[in-house]
Amino acid sequence: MERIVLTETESAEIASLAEEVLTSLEDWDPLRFVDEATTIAARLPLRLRQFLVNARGAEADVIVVSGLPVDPDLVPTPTGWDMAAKTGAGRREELVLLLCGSVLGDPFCWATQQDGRVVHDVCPAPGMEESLTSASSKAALSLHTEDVHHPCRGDYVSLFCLRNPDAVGTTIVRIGALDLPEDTREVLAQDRFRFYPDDSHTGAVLNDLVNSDRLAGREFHAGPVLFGPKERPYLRFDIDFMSGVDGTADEAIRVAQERIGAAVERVVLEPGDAVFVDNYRVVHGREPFSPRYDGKDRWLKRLNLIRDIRRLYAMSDVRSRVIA
Ligand SMILES: O=C(O)CCC(=O)C(=O)O
Ligand SMILES: [Fe+2]
Repeated sequence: MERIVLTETESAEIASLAEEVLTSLEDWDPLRFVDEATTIAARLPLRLRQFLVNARGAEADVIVVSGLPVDPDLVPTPTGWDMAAKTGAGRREELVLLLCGSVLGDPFCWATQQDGRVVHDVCPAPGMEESLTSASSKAALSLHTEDVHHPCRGDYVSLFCLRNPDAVGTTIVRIGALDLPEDTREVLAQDRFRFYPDDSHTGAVLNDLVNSDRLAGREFHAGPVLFGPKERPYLRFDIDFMSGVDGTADEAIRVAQERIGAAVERVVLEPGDAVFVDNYRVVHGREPFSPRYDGKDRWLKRLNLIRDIRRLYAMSDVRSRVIA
C-alpha cells in the first residue's frame, strides 16, 4: 500500500481550488466536468501529483490519499444513491475525487449503474441491507473485481470517504498476497470462466441464495481468472457473479475463494481518505455493519477510472464515457 498524508496547507489549497471551480461553473454536472478535470488537476499540489503519477507507473496495488478536504458543513448522509442524486449532496467532494482520479486515469461510467452517473454514492439504503450491491450493510460485500463482467472494467475503483463513524473496514486481497497452488493457477489462467453483470447493473434487489438460477439469462463474458505477466499476474474474480464451464473450473474457483479468504486485509477509511484500488491486482469488498439511517451513516463517493478512455470508444460507435 502506498499512502500520502496531505499537510493542512495542501488540504486547504485543494479546498479553495474546488470552491473556485464550483463558483465558476453555472451548474455542477460531473460528467461534463470530466473533460476539464485533467487541466484543472494540474493545479493540485505538486507533491500529490507526483505521488499519484509514481504510484500509477509502479502499478501500486492500493493507493491511499489522506487529508483531502471534506466540507465541515457536509449535509446528512443520504439514504441511498438515488436520494444523493436528487439533492446533489457532496458535490465539492465529487469534484475533489474527479481531480485526484484524473491524475491516475480517465473517468468513465455505466448507463446501467446509478442512472449513468459518473460519481457514485456508496451509502446504506433501506431495504438493501442484504443485497449484493454497495448499498448493503448487514451482509458483508464479498471480495470482488469491480464490474467483473466487462472487458472495459476500471483499472482503478476509487472510494473517497466522507463519513465512517463505526470504522467499517473496506476489505482487500492483493494478488501478491495470494497463495495459490500451481495446478489451480494453471486452470485459473485458462478461458474456462464466465463473468456476469452484478446486481447493481441488473437492478436485482435480493441476495437470493436459494435461487440457484440467479445468473440464468444474464449475458456473460468468458475468459480467464488470471492473465497478464506470469510473474506479476492480473486477476478477475467475483464469487457471486462468475461460474466455471466445467467441474475442474468450478473446483479452481472454490480453491481460489478459500485462499482469497485467507489473505484478507482491511483498510478503514476515515473522512478525507481516498483509496484507489488497482482493479487488476486487487479484489475488494466490505465488512458488514448496522445502518443507522439518521444522517450520520457511512458515506463514500466512488469513481471508476480506466487508463485509456479509447478502449471504451473503440468498443462503441459513439464517443462516450458512459458504457451502454
Ligand atoms: O464500501 C466499501 O468500502 C466498498 C464498496 C464497494 O465494493 C464498492 O463501492 O465498489
Ligand atoms: Fe466494489
